[in-house]
Amino acid sequence: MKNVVLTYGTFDLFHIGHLNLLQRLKALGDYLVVGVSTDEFNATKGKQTIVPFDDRQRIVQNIKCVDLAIPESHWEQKVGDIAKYGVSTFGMGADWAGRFDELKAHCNVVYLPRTEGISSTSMKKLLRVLDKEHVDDLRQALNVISAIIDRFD
Ligand code: C2G
Repeated sequence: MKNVVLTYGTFDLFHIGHLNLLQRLKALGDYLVVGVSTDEFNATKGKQTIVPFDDRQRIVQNIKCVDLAIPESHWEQKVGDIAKYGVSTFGMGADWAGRFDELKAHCNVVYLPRTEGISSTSMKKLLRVLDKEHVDDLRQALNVISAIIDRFD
């Protein structure tokens, strides 16, 4: 009998934290199903991604430890997915600790440690700083500084 593990996420700007979690979850079973949040669903979470859903799903589907990537389009689909795929273990990162305990009625529920120091949110903040407007500001500041330095010559 296949030992099926299930998880969900946005997986925007796929990074080592996502990979660590997926590999740890796969190690708990022999078949890993990953629900990837659609752009519409993320909008209801107040989340906007850099990478659109189709690309995020294809990236996750092609991660070696992932067996099946499915769309996640609403919060309530988990119980149905657990039955549909015959899930024995549901898992999330520790930032969701306790939030899906109601699923313990249907399968094992685990929360795994997050990978510290990396997040899509912090990468997005950095990308925002590097947008054109900020670069123009930086360039102006540089011009002012070099003008001042020139006066010392
Ligand atoms: N994660 C991690 N370490 C990080 C960043 C993320 O272990 N440094 C884990 C999160 O805990 C989560 C998974 O990677 O279990 C995906 O994270 P997100 O893409 O941020 O997912 P989220 O938007 O929280 O969506 O129905 C549940 C939601 O779909 C979860």
